[in-house]
Amino acid sequence: MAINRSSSHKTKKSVQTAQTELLVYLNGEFVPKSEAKVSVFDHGLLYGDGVFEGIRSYNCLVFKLKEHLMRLAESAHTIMLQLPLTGEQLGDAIVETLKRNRLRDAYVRVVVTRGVGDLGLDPASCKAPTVFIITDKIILYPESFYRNGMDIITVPTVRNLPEAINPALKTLNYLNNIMAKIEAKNSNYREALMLNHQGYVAECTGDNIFIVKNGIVQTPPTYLGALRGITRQAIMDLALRNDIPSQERVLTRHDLFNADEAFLTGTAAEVVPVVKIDGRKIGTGKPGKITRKLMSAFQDLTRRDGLRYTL
Ligand code: PXG
Repeated sequence: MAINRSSSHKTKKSVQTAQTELLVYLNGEFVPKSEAKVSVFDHGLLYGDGVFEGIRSYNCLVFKLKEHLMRLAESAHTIMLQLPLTGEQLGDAIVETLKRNRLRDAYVRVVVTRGVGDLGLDPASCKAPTVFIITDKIILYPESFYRNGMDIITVPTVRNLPEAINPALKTLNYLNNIMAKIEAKNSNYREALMLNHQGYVAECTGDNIFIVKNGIVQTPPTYLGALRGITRQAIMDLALRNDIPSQERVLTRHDLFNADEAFLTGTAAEVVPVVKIDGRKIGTGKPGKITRKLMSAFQDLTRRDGLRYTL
């Protein structure tokens, strides 16, 4: 292709770039992705001092927005970070970011950091939190995972102690999960099963875990070291609505190995069947009947439930 170096061509190209480049909400402004930058003195970067949420929109419906904003507010409250925007303002900013990027189906990352401060741990030096919202196309697990199920592995890194960094908080301190992810990937697995310090099943690096045994859907209580997943709760609600008994139960690897079915839940993964754990086949080794029923019920829910926006 001939390169036209005339200034008029350059102008046209830069306009095109501006139109196609993703816009990021950053402290009240919408800036192109390439200009969306935060300071090296931001405590979110220096210390992982901040909170975040991962949200999805499906065909112009933001799924469980209220629940995600509530969890963000609770995480912020516990770390004594005052959110500079109300839930309503944050919701409006999320919707506006989705609209400006003309995204029907998207992944939304909302991040609030402690903000710019001195080189010291004390958050008092941070004058104002940094808020940014990234909306982007969602990267999905391969289709085959949903059709045939996943194979996961337990890793040596145990989940954070609730008395240290409570896994119930969705903070920017994700090194615990990242270490587990690295260990899984080192063994050629995509997802890691994490136990707590007592050896009980906690969760995976970015997903909650469920089993089905004798027709009962079971998941570890969050006090054992798991995030109170929004998808996890949606699945418990759907189980109830579909007359499938469900319970929170302390689970060991032995319980998992001998389950009839297993699956993971998360905003990114949705509901994904697990058919092998640490080399042990789960049930028949194929996605189970109740898992498939819940997968389909969840898909229906995401199609009809949520905050609607128009492009
Ligand atoms: N446990 C952990 C540790 C998580 O980070 C979940 C469970 C599932 O929670 P929700 O509310 O999403 O059902 C999460 C959520 C990513 C990614 O980029 C991770 C999450 C969400 C979205 C994207 O890997 N984690």
